[in-house]
Amino acid sequence: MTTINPVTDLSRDGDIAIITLNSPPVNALSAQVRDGLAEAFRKAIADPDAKAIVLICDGRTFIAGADITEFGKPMTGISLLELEDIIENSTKPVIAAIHGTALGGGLEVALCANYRIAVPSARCGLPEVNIGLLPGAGGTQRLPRIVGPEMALDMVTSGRHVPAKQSHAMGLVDELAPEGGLRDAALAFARKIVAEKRPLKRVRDLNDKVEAARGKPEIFEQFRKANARKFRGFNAPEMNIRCIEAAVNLPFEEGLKAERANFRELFTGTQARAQQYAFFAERQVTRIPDIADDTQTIPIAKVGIIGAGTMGGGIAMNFANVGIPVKIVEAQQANLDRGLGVIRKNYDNTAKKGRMTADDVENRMGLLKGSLSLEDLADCDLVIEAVFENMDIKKDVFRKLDGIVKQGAILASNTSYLNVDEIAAVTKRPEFVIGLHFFSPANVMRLLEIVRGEKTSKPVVATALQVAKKIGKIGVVVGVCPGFVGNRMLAQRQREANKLVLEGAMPWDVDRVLYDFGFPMGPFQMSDLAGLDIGWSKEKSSSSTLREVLCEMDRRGQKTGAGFYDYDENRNHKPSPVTAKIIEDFRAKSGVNVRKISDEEILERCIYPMINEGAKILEEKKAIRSSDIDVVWLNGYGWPVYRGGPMFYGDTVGLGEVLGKMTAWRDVMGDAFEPSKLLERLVADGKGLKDLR
Ligand code: 3H9
Repeated sequence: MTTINPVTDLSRDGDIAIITLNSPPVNALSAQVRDGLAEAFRKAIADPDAKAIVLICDGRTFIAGADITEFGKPMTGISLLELEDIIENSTKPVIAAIHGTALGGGLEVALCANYRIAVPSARCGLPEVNIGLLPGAGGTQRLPRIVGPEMALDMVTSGRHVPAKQSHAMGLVDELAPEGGLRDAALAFARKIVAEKRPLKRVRDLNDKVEAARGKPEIFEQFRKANARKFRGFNAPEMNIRCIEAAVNLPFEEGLKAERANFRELFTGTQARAQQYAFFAERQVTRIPDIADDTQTIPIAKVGIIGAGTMGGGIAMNFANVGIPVKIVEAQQANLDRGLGVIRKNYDNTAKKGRMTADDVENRMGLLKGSLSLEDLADCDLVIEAVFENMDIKKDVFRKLDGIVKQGAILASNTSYLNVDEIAAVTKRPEFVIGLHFFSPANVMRLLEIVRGEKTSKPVVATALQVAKKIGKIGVVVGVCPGFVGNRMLAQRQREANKLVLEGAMPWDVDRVLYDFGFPMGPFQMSDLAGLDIGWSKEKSSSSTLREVLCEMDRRGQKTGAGFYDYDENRNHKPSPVTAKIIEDFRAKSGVNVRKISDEEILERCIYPMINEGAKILEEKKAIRSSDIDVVWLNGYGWPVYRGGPMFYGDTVGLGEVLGKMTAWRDVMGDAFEPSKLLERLVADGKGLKDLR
């Protein structure tokens, strides 16, 4: 065996050369990997005793793509395209042996081999679109030559990882190897190719599938139309489509040039930077500076949930989905029955869509047991309270739970803004009390705010992070403050949205601006969807806010067919003259100077105070890092990923700009706009939020 460099080995088994890559964690194509592979291929090609070459990886996966950490740094070593030339022009058959994932540049390298063999658990994909890019090493030109333009369009714009069996069925993988037996199977396959004197098939030379689509622009137009909503705001999907179009309409070399040009355009843009930032932010979020990776966690085998409402039910589904038994406690049998009924309906709907079998539904329902007694939670390892958002009620529940649930178990509250320390203080085990703030619908939304109380122990925080991962959530550790990270910042946006309406903008103006910015909907549409009567009661209503007046008129949102907007029977919304009239009356009564408000002002007034609040959250150490705040907004509030998150956006527009506006507004409109000290310091030092470490 020859060691080519620290990550690449070259060996021979009889007349087959084997190049083995071992560059943890995911064999990404760093300069060292590219150089090692180039050297190994050159040697293997020159070796008179080698008749074929197998490329295989050690560790958990085949090559998972270009090394994203190198992006934006000066280029060193051989380029990926040069490496691919060496592989593709090999005078001996090259076989890529795939386990784990062959992604992005990894699949592009494999597409330069003559043949591909994979174990059944392997997956292939071109996920560049998810980091704002397109496959820039020939992927958009070679993939459609094997799988056809339609499938290629789907793969490059979704970034999905295609399982090996499907990859095999569509010719992307030539052979399937037994699980765990990749190396032997790859060697045997190589020998067969040599013995059968199979030709040096090159993907770039396959033209029938792309030629068949030539002169049919409707393939692309229909695809664009069908996916317009999904791609809204993103640059990368369209550029990926253009590259597949180029593969269909241009000779291979010309297509490569088009791919290169489009890649460069995306690569230097803000969207790609934002999406790559989000990729790393999501991976960094689980690292808690004072909690070691090997911190002992608490095994969670049984979960208890108090409350079978929308929230409790959704939370319960998360655990049943991963095989953890759940006891759900309600005060009334009727509420319990209703709650369990809703869960069953949700599962049945999933089954109807073919995403789950009838047996799966029964198995999951079998894991959910209803009860009317807190006593039944005694043996649970984790109890999550999801009752009405009222401090006295929560305290009462926790006092009782403390006396019932076994020692060593975690007591969690799903509160969205209450003081977790105050709740913990009524128990004799505050170190086992934590906030687990799920987002509605709790079985769908990926975000989980893990609220670390003053006394919450490290093992309890570590367990919460582990639980989040297990149930497919992104857990973000935050500190105790009203509304925590997400709702605290949302309150800023909500306040300004309401004020803007009094000053002259219409709710639909505010919604349009935020929708165009990239949110799935604006704040008023969101209120209509959630119901305007959350926290409202007829008895206490004082007609002093727009919202109260709308509720008093029974315009309580989508469910009553009217709220800020009017709705038709299909829940399509349109601006409401009734709401407009109420707004006019309010403006007249308040005596504000009504003026025309620009879209620019709407955006800045809604977003900059959020960034300012985020900076205050960091200042108060209620979030660990700036990127954690962005993870909250990307996963819980529909912040468009191509804008990175509010804090990333603050750096994009420049903190000086944000601070300048906050200061000017403070001088005119008062303390609500008081700039954060951190923001002032960063601006004075010429730094951005990204520079905080
Ligand atoms: C590309 O290929 C461009 C080309 O077309 C053209 C070029 C000219 N680079 O996710 P995990 C790290 S673009 C550097 O927790 P999993 C990751 O940060 C690339 N680092 O594990 C983490 O580090 P740490 C196209 C990378 O098992 C560790 O690996 N490829 C890269 O849940 C483990 O990651 C992609 O977009 C990378 N490419 O999932 C694939 N990938 O431990 C992106 C991962 O320090 N990667 N790391 O936090 C993935 O989708 C997942 O990581 C993967 C493993 C499925 C591979």
